[in-house]
Amino acid sequence: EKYYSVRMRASQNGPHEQGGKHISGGEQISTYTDLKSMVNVLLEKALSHSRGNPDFMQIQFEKIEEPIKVLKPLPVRTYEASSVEEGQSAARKLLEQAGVPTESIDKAYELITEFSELRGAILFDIRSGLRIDDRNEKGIRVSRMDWLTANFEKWAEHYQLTRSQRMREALVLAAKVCAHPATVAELCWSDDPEYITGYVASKRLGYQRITKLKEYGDERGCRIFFVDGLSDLASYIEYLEKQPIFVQW
Ligand code: PML
Repeated sequence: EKYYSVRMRASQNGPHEQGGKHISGGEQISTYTDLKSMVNVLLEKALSHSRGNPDFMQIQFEKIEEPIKVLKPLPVRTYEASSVEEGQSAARKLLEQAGVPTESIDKAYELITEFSELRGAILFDIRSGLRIDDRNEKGIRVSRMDWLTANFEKWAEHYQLTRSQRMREALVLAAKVCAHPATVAELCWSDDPEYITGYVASKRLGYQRITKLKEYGDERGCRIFFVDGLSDLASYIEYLEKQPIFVQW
């Protein structure tokens, strides 16, 4: 069967690269028959976003030529934080447990506000304590990945987790990112002002949700990939952007 990568990005005040505000993005893999409904899902996602109404949107699809790699979902745990401080301190502890040195975590946190307007993720080297991607205000967009609905729903039912589209997308991204041997951990929270749960993920720790990583109303998001022993930056980025992945339970 042939598969297609379907991507969407939406912004306000023009395209993001021309200074527009990032509103929403989305990644799906679709069969030819499902393209119409997939495009519609992405359209709906962008048009009903609490970051605002977009005035620029791109939806594109493209046939996937490479074989699609299958990955297992990461195990999920949820930590109930009663305040942002508590949530953030839990996040730092988890990053340490994943193998990120404390000084590196501190350095990353110093940069978080600076990068909160990015559309994509940043790569952070845990040894040098420096951002190492060259994508400036764009960041890196992890693409070409999905989790078929029926399989996701079975999984969510089994683990008694909410079947949210948002969590599915985050789980898929985390599974892809953490499957690469150079990834030590991922730290993420949403730029959606109405969504305050985020996570720390790593191959060893799994997907560790933390229910409060910022205050409601805050539009500053975060997505950092902590990497170590990265010998070839270009091929790492190529993996994130191009390697097709299906998550399957
Ligand atoms: C996003 O908005 O895309 C990031 C959401 C991360 C947390 C999802 C969850 O596990 O609830």
